[in-house]
Amino acid sequence: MKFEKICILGLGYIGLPTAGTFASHGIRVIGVDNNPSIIKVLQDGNIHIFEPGLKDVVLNALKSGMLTVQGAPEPADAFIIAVPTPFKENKLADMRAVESATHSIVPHLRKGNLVVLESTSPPQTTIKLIVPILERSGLKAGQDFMVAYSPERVLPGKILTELIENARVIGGIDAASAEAGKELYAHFVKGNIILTDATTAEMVKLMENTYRDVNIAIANEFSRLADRFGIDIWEAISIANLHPRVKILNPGPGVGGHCISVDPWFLVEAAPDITPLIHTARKVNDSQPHFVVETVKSALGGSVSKKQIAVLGLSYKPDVDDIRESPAIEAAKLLAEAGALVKAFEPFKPEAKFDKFQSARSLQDAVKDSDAILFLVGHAQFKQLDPEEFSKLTPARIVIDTVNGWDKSTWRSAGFKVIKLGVKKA
Ligand code: SAJ
Repeated sequence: MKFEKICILGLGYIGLPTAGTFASHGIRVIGVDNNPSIIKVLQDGNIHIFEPGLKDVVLNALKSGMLTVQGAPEPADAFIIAVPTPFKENKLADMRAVESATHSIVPHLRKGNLVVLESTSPPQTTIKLIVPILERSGLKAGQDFMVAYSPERVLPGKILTELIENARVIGGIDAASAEAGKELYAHFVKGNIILTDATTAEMVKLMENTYRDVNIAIANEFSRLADRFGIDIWEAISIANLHPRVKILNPGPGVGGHCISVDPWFLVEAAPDITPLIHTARKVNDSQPHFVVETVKSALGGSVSKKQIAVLGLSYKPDVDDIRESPAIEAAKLLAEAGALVKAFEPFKPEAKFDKFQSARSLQDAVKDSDAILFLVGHAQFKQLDPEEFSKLTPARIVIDTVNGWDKSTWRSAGFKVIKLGVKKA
């Protein structure tokens, strides 16, 4: 099958890198987004998200003419849907963006086309939601056009490399659809391309992220146990991990982002009667910001009321600018609700504003009047801070490190009292 021109719907964290990568591998890409401000930013030669290397790839593709961006799809050989699937207040999957992107393809669908859903979705979305919408075109799936599900599995911060090098799963509604998907992605994927059916591919994606969520939940629960029993969780984990079959992940302020903190809910929603473990893990991770607040309270003698607390980091994980579902924001908010005067600095989004607490445009500004420093996101620039130099920026002499990012003895030598998450003694 020949893929000369494809349409990618959704130019976010996945759609945009995918569009740039296809375009730089010889396929003409129409990038579609229904948000006019994203189209304008791209047409003006900028990009709206931070991801290492992405700007160059996208701008080169735009300049070469292999990528064009617009508000609606047009006829093409293949359509890739890469729009967000967040959850609603009640934790049920919000499929509106997927539905509307699929609807927008219908008038342009032609015989021989391939449609691929990449968005993380509840099991059976491809066969039960996507196919019926596309068949409103009057064409028959599996006979006139092909449909596949191929989850993105790339790690924010390493998207461009992982897109090319990771193994890629392609689940077809039939064998021909899976094969067509393989031909399409083989334009740039160097990892193995594994073919299966659409629902298996959906489950693979959900299982991967759920597996990680459950494993982080146990690390977080261990941190609470360590705190209760007066040991150092970081030391305990490093020793336990010497066992050849044990690999405990890192505790921290919780699990955020638009993937791991969301996807397990799709399984809980799809089968609540048989997913108590997955559900509990979600609850454990979602409540970890409360444990952070308890740690801060005990570090400050029982109360945070009227205490000036400088928060370092608000993104959902180190060295990314994404603040969606961030547990750091939740912890900052809970501290403010407990009466603390919170000033937070997020170096990747210094201009972001928050309802419940103040944000600072610089590290200096965040820490200049603080009583305590709360280290919430292990950005490299925070980990590399020199405690001697840092002590000149702030009157605070107590730091609470939730990510094990600072060496206790160096910070102590610089005059700080160091409290770590999951460590009873300072
Ligand atoms: N986290 C911990 N402790 C750890 C590891 C992570 O608390 O030991 C936290 C992070 O700080 C963050 C959250 O978990 O808040 C998730 O971070 P992550 O780096 O584990 O994963 P994501 O959400 O950035 O990307 C995941 C990846 N999935 C897996 O590793 C199984 C990625 O491969 C997926 O493509 C991505 O979700 C996605 O888009 O679904």
